[in-house]
Amino acid sequence: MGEPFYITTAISYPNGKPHIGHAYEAIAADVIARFQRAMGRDVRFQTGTDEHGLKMAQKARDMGVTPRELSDEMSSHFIKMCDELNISYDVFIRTTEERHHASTQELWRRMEASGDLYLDRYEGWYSIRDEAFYDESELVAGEGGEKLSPQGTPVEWTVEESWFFRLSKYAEPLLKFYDENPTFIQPDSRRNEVMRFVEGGLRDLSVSRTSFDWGVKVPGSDGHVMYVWVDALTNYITGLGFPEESGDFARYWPANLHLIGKDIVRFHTVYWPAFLMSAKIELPRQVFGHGFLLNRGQKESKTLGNVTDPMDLAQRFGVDPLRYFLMREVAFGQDGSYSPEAVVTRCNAELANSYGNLVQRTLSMIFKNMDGELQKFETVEADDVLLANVFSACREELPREFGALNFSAGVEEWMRAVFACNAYVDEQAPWALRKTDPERMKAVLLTLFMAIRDLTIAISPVVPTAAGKVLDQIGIPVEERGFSALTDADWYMARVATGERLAQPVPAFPRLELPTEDAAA
Ligand code: ME8
Repeated sequence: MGEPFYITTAISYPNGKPHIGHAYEAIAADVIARFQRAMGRDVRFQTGTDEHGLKMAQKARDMGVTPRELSDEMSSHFIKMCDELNISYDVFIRTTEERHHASTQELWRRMEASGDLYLDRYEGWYSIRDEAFYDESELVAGEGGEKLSPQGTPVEWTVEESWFFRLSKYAEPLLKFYDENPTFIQPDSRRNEVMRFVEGGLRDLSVSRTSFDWGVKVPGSDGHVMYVWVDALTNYITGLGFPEESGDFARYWPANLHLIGKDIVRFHTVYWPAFLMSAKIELPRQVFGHGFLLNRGQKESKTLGNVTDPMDLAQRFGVDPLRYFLMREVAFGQDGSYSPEAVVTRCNAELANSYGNLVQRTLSMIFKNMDGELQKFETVEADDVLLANVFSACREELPREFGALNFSAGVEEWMRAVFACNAYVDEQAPWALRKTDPERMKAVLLTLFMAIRDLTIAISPVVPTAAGKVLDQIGIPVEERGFSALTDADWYMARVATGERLAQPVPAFPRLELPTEDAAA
């Protein structure tokens, strides 16, 4: 078994159906998980829903249902989204599960045993939308002069008896940790923001509430439920069986990567590591704060009426094209914009016309002109150069970029190799060679066949279904679809030796059409 690799997404608030940001994060995490598996790692991939807190309790009240009914109903939409988008998660955690309450209470007890929890009175500002406490100095003025959180959400003055966590004690240890682990917070711009924040000193954090009861009970303190972020962050260890420290926890903790959006970096890089230090548990290796997806450059909101259901996009364009677009179009870590036209333009140019067409043309010619028969053949220099280019794009450049979470750069390297193959087809014109030099025609088509196998393995993490279809059509066994298969020099002759012939190919990357209402808009 390969080395372990544990990746998590944020757990989403199921106070409504999933939006495009949720889909984006799940897809990015899935591409990483599939890539690491293809690189031979033993991947553990966790996602889920964050079901406690005031936001959930209030939403349920507004809808006239219980918080449990709301979270049961809505978390099912998140599970459905993951399944429909082909997200290969191992664990879908719900924070209302009994095991999660037990795990969070154990974390609490350990923080208490370290002397880091004390009872006091909280007086300050709280944003229900962000589920966050703010200092007066952090607030901004709204249009009517009202106080808003730095995220622009309403805040309310809160006075409550509360348990506090001695966050102030951890400012120095955290700064030391960031220094010693320069890639803990990524991208660098977010690391700088966090370091500036911590350098300014940390205040103790209110970690329990008494004004409602929809949460994990504080052990031994009647009437207190934990602040929702304490329980939310703990999901990452609950899913590994914590407090049981053998088994999955021993194997997969510390997490290699917490993938989250830029708005919740502080919770993951200040609060979470401080809780873990207090509980004497190892810290995760990396937190990556990705950017936000914008609809034609605008934030989606109910007032603007521009909220997109990601499942509609997946249905209109297909899951693989949506995944390809998001990974290709957006520089990972920065904000990105999408529109139906951009999805169609990008996918038609690259997936359908360049890559899909290369596959379809080549396999059709092998089927028609060679009865689908794969044979031994002699290459000339041009063929070797092409194969070397494809090999290095697939085996070196794309994995290097994907390993560093530069998906768009990795796919760009891959596209370069696809373009090189298309230029080769045009130069060699195998259709003309059919009459003049059939042996050369065979060599050209079989060189392309070899290139297609490598290109398809390399792009599989992004477009798993379509790539799987191509690999099925060209007879590559499932266990030979990892990146290590790319260095197997004998695969082609092994494939020839089976004597199986290629069947008539079925297109795996059809052209997309822009629905008429978008075309008119
Ligand atoms: O924050 N584009 O849940 P959430 C990209 N429950 N990503 C986006 C986005 C957008 N437009 N909008 C939101 C929570 N996200 C907490 C997390 S983790 C222990 C608890 C991202 O449902 C957001 O940054 O509001 C977060 O990573 C994820 O979607 C879930 O957001």
